[in-house]
Amino acid sequence: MIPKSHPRYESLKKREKIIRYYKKGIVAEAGLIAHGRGEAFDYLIGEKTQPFALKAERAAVSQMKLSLSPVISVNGNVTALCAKEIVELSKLLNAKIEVNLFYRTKKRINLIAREFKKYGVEILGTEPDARIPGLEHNRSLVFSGGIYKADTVLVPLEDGDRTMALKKMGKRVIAIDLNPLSRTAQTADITIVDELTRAIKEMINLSKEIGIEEAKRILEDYNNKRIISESIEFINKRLKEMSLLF
Ligand code: PTJ
Repeated sequence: MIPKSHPRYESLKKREKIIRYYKKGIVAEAGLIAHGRGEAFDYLIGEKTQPFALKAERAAVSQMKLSLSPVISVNGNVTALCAKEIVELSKLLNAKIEVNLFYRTKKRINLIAREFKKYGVEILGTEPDARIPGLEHNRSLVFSGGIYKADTVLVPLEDGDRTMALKKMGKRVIAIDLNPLSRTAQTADITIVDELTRAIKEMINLSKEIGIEEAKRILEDYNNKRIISESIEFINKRLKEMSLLF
């Protein structure tokens, strides 16, 4: 039992959740490693939503509001950390939810689908009928009525080359990735360098605030290269400041 007064309470709760969902068979073994990598980067940005992330979250909500067929792609870690909030966001943004796994097994897909059903949502899951061209692995398996025809895809916790392949198909890709140096972060159209659960909560709030006209204005002013650069600068500056403390 972690006491609420622990300075890293939120982070430790998330870690416990990931382990619990790993034991349930929803999170992949490699998902534990991915989570640890995320924790390290979250430490570097101060475990808070920083201004560069908030700007990207505003742009992401705007992009999804202006899309005709937005899709939220979910994997094991996303299901473990925030299935309920993903359902809420999908309703606010009129987006479909589709399971897309790197370590794809029928068992994991079914467990994830069951988890979303708890929140009253049937997600696109078990029988994909299309493929993302140019991708060798399981992440290429998609639904013709979901990711395949989507104009915008939100990809939290991605593993790299799918972002590139989705962009080649002409889609807009929004990534949530704590590592601003990852291929996904650097390839996406909108890169949210923030912890997944904080990002989704913020996006839920923003979805209630941002209207269509404002969304157009936000996107006109948005520059993703600048956002990635701000996030790297932030980490750099923070490390420099901390090194001076000793
Ligand atoms: O459930 P599956 O089978 O699809 O497998 C999913 C994993 C996560 C194993 C797979 O996508 C993978 O291997 O991912 P990577 O390549 O380790 O990349 C995950 C990225 O997400 C890394 O850059 C991490 O820093 C980042 N990350 C991890 N946890 C979080 C995160 N970013 C935001 N919020 C987090 N909670």
